[in-house]
Amino acid sequence: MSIKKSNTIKSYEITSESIYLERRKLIKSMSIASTMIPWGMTWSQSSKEDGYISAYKRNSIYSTSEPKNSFEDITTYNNFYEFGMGKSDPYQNSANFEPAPWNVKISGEANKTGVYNIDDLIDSNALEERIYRLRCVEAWSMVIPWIGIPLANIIEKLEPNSKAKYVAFETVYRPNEMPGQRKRILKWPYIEALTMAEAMNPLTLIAVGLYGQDLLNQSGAPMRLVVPWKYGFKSIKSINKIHFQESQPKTSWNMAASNEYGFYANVNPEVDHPRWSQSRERRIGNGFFGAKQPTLMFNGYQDEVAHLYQGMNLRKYF
Ligand SMILES: Nc1nc2c(c(=O)[nH]1)N[C@H]1C(S)=C(S)[C@@H](COP(=O)(O)O)O[C@H]1N2
Ligand SMILES: [Mo]
Repeated sequence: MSIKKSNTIKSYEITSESIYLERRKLIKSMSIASTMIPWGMTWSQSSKEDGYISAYKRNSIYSTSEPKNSFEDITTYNNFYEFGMGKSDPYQNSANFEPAPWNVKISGEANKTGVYNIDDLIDSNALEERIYRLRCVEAWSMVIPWIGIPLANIIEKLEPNSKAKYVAFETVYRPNEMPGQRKRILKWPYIEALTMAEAMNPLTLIAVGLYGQDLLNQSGAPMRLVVPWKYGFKSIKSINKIHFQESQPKTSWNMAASNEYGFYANVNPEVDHPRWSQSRERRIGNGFFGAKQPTLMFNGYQDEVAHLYQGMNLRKYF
């Protein structure tokens, strides 16, 4: 999956000349002794935001107007245990991962099973931008401008049959490229799943990009799930298998600690994690650092998804 780069306007084409010159000055004034990488990163990463114009139409109904996290926050503070457990490990250890070419195996209760190239699975004309909150179970959150397509758009093409009650996802297993998979941090490959109703909900996204460009490896290249009303661990990265089934699938974090991580994992300020409160969260980012804010039911997406859980005991089905 490749985002059409030809439509993307480069930062220097739209940055006003004075700002451009100021940046040149900044670069020139940097000590010659400083290495290339630190200022190079500052340059490219700030330009990704300042010069950021998405070639994709923003879905205004499903996008929050809260301030977005910076490209740097979003791509250097990650959970992706395949590359290590530290927040900067995915950014530091994912350079050898090869997200192209990419095939996805579709199996189980559907008519159109088989192995698909990512470009045949994802209709690039249907890609759009959606700015979603992401709430990690660890009580931090971010606001991210995704480029993606509703998962429903993909599922419809695959024609699941009436036995398909759940959709299960798998992350690619490549211990040669993913150093975390060489350790027993979790049982590999990482697996996650949704009910069919959750998977078909219009909020549920398969993301292929953010800030108008292809996903970087640490963000789950080339395609990952984004389920904005659930804790971040449901949003499985680098998916290469999708399976339709009748019984409830196993999921990685539930297998690791079933008392801490349920199958549903809906964001819920009233149901605490056994080791900490879920009533508040810390928005990642310099401007907000340390500022805690209340966590909202279903991460604020209750109008869109509360009906999926009507009558369910959300303490029992956490
Ligand atoms: N394959 C895989 N997917 C994963 C994870 C992981 O460790 N491996 N971590 C999850 C967790 S706990 C969170 S909070 C989100 C973080 O997504 P982000 O790094 O894009 O913010 O990815 C989720 N998807
Ligand atoms: Mo998370």
